[in-house]
Amino acid sequence: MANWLGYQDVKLGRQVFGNTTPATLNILGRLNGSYVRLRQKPAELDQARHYKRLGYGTVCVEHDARSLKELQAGFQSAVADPSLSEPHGDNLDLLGERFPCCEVGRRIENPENLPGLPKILNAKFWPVIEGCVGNSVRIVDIECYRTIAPPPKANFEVYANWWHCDQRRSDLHKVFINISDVTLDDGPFSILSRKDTAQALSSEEFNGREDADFEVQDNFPDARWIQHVGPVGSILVGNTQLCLHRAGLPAPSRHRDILVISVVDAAEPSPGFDPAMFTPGYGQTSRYTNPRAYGVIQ
Ligand SMILES: O=C(O)CCC(=O)C(=O)O
Ligand SMILES: [Fe+2]
Repeated sequence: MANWLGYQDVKLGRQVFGNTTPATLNILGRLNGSYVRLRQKPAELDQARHYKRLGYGTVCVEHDARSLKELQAGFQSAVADPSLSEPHGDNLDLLGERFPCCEVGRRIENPENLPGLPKILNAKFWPVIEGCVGNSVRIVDIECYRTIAPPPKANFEVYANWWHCDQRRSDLHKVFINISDVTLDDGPFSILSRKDTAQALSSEEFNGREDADFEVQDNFPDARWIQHVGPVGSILVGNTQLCLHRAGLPAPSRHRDILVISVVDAAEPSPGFDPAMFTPGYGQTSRYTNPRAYGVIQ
């Protein structure tokens, strides 16, 4: 029964909102977003208008170079230390079975402890993010991981590298910060605009995440989308509920390091970097526990 309801919820979300996030989570997100903007009456910057229309935007923050180096060095040592990091990826069991000596990624276990991070997420950082999103936000979760070139013969999803929406509340946004220099060869994050997401879902046989390994330029040559290439510190903000997106696959022997800050629209903004404000695992608990149980429509 719960699965049937969940399935109908996702189906309705797809029909009404043009994404694969459940209708209830689209509605809850919209309600909170409208409440926050009603309370705050923020000035509509051009950038926020673009973000609202496209569902993503890039921003520029002048990071403190020393803190960025500190963060990178902390990440490098944590990624090499099995007591501070663990394997990252989807289908890790399958991967272990078929390619026992291959690691496709590593995830830092307590990214909030990374040195340099509080100085990166500082008082200069938040106004830029909020200017892009269009209202104030509260930080809910931090993830930090490395994605590595998978074995060429892996014909299944190894880590969020097939097009999908995250299926959480639609007032959640993700701030992606490259912490290695990312070129097209390093498997950049990619995101499709809101409109093209709806278009892809209505015009294409999109049978859910398990079946979404398509190339935008082949299937939707006119679509607006972006790949998050750029040097260490480059930032892309995206609504991963409203927009199809995916992790890119690095070319053989290459990798990409990324920091992902999840934020939610909030009338009472976070006072900055305060780990007490986090809700670790928010990504998992803020959505149905097992969206894959809904069957083909995700
Ligand atoms: O690793 C990435 O580039 C994207 C992962 C993803 O799908 C997400 O954070 O929602
Ligand atoms: Fe995702």
